[in-house]
Amino acid sequence: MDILKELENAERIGIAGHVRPDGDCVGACLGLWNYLKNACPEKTVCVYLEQPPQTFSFLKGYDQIDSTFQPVDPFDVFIALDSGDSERLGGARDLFFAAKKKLCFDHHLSNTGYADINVIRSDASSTCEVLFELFDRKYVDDAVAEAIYTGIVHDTGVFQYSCMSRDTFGIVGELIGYGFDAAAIISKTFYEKTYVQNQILGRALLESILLMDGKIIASCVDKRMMDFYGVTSEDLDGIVNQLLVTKGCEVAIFLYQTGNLEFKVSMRSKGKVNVSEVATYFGGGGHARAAGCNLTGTYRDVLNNLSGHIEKQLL
Ligand SMILES: [Mn+2]
Repeated sequence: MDILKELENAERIGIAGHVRPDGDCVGACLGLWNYLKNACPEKTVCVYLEQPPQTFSFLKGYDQIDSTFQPVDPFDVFIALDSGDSERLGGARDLFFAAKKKLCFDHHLSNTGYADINVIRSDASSTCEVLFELFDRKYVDDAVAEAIYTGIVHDTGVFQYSCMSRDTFGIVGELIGYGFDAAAIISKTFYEKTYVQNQILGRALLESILLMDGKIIASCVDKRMMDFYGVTSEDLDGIVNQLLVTKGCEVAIFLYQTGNLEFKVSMRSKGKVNVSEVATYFGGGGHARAAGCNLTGTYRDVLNNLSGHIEKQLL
């Protein structure tokens, strides 16, 4: 797969990632945007994303991101990044399907292959890794490297998840040779929390419960709690990972309320349970160790449904 060859005849190129963009999504979109700026400055390249967290605003091109999704003339090529299905593209979905040629780069096991050309590598740590392996190093500069590095840091939980392969470490080694502050990216974008983010994390830990002899840990944050602390869904990122570090737990389930009897579910696994299977059964998706879905019902109903499926895998 030669990215630049696929774009040879294109004048206008669109790029988009998934709704509620995370580090890998933002890093992949801006890494590719900067790469194409270097490789083919004569082309028009537009990036579409829902407003990404402010913590990523140091990345070059952040201020170029279009979060309005206004209809425009069809793009010659549209590139979907880090999105397992076309619904995940949110506001950019129509722009994607209107394009003459559609490409997709992703690492989600559950990817449905919805583009004309799909590069899906579920063995890769991140979409950033998938892209970087295809980049011609001639056009990689500090800005490209910084964005790709940020994506890998986030999707590997700072190089610790099992998706970190020898290849990933090789890429990281190459990236830190460029000029950017690699340590600051980890502390500022991954570990740093606001005071209320820490408060809601503490609350979620306090109110967590154990199921199946402590093999499952679950917690839920409802609307009332979110209003009390004045937090948004973005402030809840990372809570599920903190639940999972609990000794003896195989799976962590974290829910937050999105509406009346509606919840967004995040699941993490230490390896024995494939949570992607569970999430996919309920209409969601993700990876073997990190997946999510949306469910309706009471907190108790949702937990019963999920734990039933997890239990089957643990027995
Ligand atoms: Mn990703």
